[in-house]
Amino acid sequence: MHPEHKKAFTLIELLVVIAIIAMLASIIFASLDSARAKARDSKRILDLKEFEKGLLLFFDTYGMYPCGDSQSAPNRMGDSTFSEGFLNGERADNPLAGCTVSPEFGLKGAGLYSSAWPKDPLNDYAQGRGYYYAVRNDRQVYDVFTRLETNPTLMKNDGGICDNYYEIGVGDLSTLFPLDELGENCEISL
Ligand SMILES: [Ca+2]
Repeated sequence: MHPEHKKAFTLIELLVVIAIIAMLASIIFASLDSARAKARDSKRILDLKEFEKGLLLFFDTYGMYPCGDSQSAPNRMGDSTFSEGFLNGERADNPLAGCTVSPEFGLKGAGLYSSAWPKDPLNDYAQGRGYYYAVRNDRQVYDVFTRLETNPTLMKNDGGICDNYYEIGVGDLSTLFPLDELGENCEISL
């Protein structure tokens, strides 16, 4: 009697198959990650454009932009989506003073923004993944900005002041962020 020949994978064949599967899986996961990051960036850009629309309408009505909710530097106020009510025009750090000049409300108070306050898809303070607003004290110059994950060219060529933020702003941003204040990485303090 001949011994029964069982067709089976050798260990080497199994290892090769496992390696190929692992490689394919990593390619698929990497492209999924990249697609997700692009989708998050698209949402960020759309959200900032919505803020821009509201801010321009606000300016048309009141001749100035809303307050930020903190005095983040002597020349400007700041706000971010890490505090409740982004662009709500309230000075949470000094509610008694509020805005020094009326109107003391923001986009929702003006009826210019009705949906829920959008947040950065990652909304991670430690990673700086949020939406930010800076407004000069006279409320004639503003910058609203966030970090993108996949589009450094857009962050660089948006007409803003920092290459590592996607920005939509109005006015001379160098008077909002004096250039000697911004470090090498253009870290904006808010
Ligand atoms: Ca920029």
